[in-house]
Amino acid sequence: MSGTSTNGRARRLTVHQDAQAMIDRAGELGITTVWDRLAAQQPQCGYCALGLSCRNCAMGPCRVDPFGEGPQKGVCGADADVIVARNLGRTIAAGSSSHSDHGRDILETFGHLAHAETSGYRIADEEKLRRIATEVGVVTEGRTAEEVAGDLADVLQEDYGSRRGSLSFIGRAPAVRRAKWEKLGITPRGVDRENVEMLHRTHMGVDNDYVNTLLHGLRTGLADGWGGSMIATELSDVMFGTPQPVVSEVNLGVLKTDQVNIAMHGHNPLLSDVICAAAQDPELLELARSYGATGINIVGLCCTGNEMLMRRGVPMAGNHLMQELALVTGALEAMVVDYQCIMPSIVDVSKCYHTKIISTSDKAKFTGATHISFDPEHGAEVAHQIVRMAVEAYPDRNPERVRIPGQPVQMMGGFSVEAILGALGGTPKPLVDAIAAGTIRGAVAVVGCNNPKLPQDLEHIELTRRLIENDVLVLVTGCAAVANGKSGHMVPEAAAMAGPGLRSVCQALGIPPVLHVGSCVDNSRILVLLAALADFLGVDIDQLPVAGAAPEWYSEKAVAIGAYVVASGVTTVLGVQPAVFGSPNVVNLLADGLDGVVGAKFVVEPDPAKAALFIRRHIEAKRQGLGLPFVPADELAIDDGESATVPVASGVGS
Ligand code: XCC
Ligand code: SF4
Repeated sequence: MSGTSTNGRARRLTVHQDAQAMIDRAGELGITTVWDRLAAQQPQCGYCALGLSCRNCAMGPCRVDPFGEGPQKGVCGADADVIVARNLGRTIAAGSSSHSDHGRDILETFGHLAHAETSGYRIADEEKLRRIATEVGVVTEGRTAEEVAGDLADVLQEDYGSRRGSLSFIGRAPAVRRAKWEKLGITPRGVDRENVEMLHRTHMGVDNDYVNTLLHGLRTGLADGWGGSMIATELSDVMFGTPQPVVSEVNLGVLKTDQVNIAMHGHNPLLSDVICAAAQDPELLELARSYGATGINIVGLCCTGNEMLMRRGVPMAGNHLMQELALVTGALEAMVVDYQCIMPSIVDVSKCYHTKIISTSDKAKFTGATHISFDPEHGAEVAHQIVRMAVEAYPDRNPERVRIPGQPVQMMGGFSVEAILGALGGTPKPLVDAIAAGTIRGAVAVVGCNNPKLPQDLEHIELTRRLIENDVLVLVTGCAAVANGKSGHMVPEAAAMAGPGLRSVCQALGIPPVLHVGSCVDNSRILVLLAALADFLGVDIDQLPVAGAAPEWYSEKAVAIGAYVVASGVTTVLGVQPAVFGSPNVVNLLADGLDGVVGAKFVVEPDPAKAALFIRRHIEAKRQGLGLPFVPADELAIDDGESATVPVASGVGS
């Protein structure tokens, strides 16, 4: 498999030239990547793909025959509906737990910061601190920022437990939405509570009603979106600064031949922020110069990259499927990781180079990597040690093996809700007016991962392009943001690619038609923005002309996001099939029944042209519902001839 190189294989696996060059290079060197391993896994298990396998107990493992000939029940008697719903419930719980545990790490450090028990952290946005504290009932008047922070930390710690009737930030959702949740019994109470309850319910012999299980799935998702993720975002803003528009660069061209290159990979800004600071330490810069390097270049990967780009303008090396390829440049002294979306394979790839893989979280160790335990109470010291280790690897770099493909592309980031409202003059009114007039038809959040079953970034880019061409404003987070940045959608000049209405608005405001809202936990910003728009109009979120899309998702976290986005009233299009198709009942509930209860549903559509058409029709229908000028569905068609039909699993084979 490796060694076959070019001949179009790389072009089938990814749309980007930097990635193609590195896939070819990996082939030349016999380095195995994610695409090779996906091919080696074929055929993947059909029962698992349909959600029909269960190993929740030792009477199993069991599977249900989708063709109705073999067994229709597990040993315990669970049928396809129960098995599929339980599996989906556990997936949501894993995703929700991941975001929320990241939020907890930030919260704990924030608490230590309040009590002056950390090094390297400070309160960067005191205005936001006081605003949030007031919102959740902490007295702020006449008190120091640290006193307020200490009380706020205590209040938010309680959000993880079981002593609350509902989460602190739930009050941000429109009252009509909260009433719906209450009626359905899905108001999220405690972050840990909903996750633990999902594990309980999906134990053998507990919740054996698929509707009941899936409703709790929504609740578990809501505990992520309005709980763990929102806490992560809000406290990160307080500690590291609320993002404001910033210009940066993206793709592997951000690596520098004459500098120490350190890639920060993972999710939590606690680590990356102090590393950025340490990279400016005169002592370490001097050390780098003594080895012949002209500087220390920090770049980002995945969501840690998004966190650094949003707040510090740090250049972005790439998204999920770029992590191995970044190593193949041979130009990285270190890849420093914390947790989530970090392929264990990076350790193998690094062995072909001088690159150090430095793991930092005691809950995420990688066999074969160097572990430096990151203790936020000593953040500055640990960061110093890590950067020093990277600098000391520089003399071991073999310049003959370095391949840095191409030049970086400019991209803008930093569109927090505060920044978006700031650009609009402090109120959502101009945006609402533009939507009401039809200048902008609506807004769509394009979010989520890469998945090697699809050509990397093709769906992100194609869907986004078709939406902005049709005057739909696009908000992006996570790996979708990196995809769009690389294809030039995220600079103000990209307004030229938008339809006339969106173009005029973007040009007037000097913003791109595709706004970078942040990392995956920052999808919580989108909830806050939607709630503000709905409240401004006096409607519920499900009445807004908006939609969500996760065109290339792979992660359990993406499933949790989907659950809270839909439960919050936003219909969401998935580009990759979730493992639910073994139960027609579950599919009907997700793709139809939910619409009747939460006003939103899931749609699966791998073709970006068809996904864009569906979304445009959906937006126009919502416009009609609000009494705004609308285009009837039958007048909308796929708007250009080049329908990019995406062959599922086209990444497989060569
Ligand atoms: Fe990307 Fe967050 Fe997905 Fe991971 S999960 S692949 S978006 S880095 Ni968020
Ligand atoms: Fe089989 Fe039921 Fe046990 Fe699952 S819980 S492994 S279906 S016996």
